Amino acid sequence: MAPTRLPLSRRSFLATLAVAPLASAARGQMPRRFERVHEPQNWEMNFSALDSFITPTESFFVRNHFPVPRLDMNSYRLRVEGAVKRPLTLSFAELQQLAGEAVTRPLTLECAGNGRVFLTPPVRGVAWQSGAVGTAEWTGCPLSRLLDAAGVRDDAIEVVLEGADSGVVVEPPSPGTIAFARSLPLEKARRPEVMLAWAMNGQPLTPRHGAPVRAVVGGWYGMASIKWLKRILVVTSPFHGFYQTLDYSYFRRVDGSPTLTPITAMQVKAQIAKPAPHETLPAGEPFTIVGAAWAGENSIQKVEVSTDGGQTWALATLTDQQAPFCWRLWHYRWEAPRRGPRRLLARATDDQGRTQPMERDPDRRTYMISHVIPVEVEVR
Ligand SMILES: Nc1nc2c(c(=O)[nH]1)N[C@H]1C(S)=C(S)[C@@H](COP(=O)(O)O)O[C@H]1N2
Ligand SMILES: [Mo]
Repeated sequence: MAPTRLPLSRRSFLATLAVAPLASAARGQMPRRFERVHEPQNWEMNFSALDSFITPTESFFVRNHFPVPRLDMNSYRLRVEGAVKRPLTLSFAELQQLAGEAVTRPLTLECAGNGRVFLTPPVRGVAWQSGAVGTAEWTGCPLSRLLDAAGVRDDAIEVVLEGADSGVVVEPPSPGTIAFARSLPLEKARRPEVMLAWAMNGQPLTPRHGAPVRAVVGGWYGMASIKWLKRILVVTSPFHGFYQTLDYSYFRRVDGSPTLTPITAMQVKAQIAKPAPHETLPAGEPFTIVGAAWAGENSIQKVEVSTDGGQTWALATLTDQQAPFCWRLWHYRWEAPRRGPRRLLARATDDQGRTQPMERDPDRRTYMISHVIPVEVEVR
């Protein structure tokens, strides 16, 4: 369980910019997280405090549908069953042994509802601002090692991951008590960015982030990264569970006809961290606008910034720290902000040439909020 190596980087992102840290960030008084729902725990990062590629665990958002299950390490068992040749029931120690050499890699998670509070008219669901996103270093093993150990049958098509948490959902109503569960196509499940993790940022997983073992699905929205993992069920027909049909689904157009489809990969998106919304900035003094951008299974090619409400755009500088399936931090030097209300925008483009949209797509229901959202500030 000992952390195998130091986190990739805790070095301050602002320090790499050769500018003094912003006064507000230097004060160290900023809250790390904001509570959005008290119970079950739903907390978001204070995104305007973003100052590092790796998000410290104390700042990392928490998204729970049910109360945190407290799992006893000694009695914990992970089952691998269904369409496999050798079903497994593993204790934590057996899992680690079977996993072989541990892997440590950073991966970004964004909740599919991140930014929901900016939708107009207001919609149901946790009222996230911009902080339901973060990047942590995860230690564990690729899920494929367990699938190989169990021997996936040739007729298998998906892998259902099930958590140990459960409850009754009121809206939309669930069929009584259900567990949090979701499936991955076998092809994705076998990819190296799909991990079983038991450590986060060099420390054993905390109960609220899924102890003792969780999945982390690189490139996909957070709902795929099942916490408190208790069962891996290999199936031979598509899984239509609650959390990929009634919840966490969107309307995909199939020959023009809207078809409910499970949410999967994160969409290309940039967010402004500094200045914070409604911050007051001094006129005539250069200000470094900073933020993060990510593109799910793709990588960020460029980020553009507008300081005039979208009339003109200029390239932001991408910082050098990068890893597959991770966000990229960026900054832009606003030379001489002029007095008055100002509307700042950032938009990202991925390596496939896809730029995030300016308008909200209603087919996405209350998820995948990736259109450009302005940050209004006052220059005095
Ligand atoms: N078992 C279980 N896994 C879960 C959830 C949950 O409620 N129960 N929430 C999911 C959602 S919607 C997100 S965005 C991520 C959040 O992971 P975090 O709380 O570690 O940030 O966990 C996912 N895994
Ligand atoms: Mo989520």
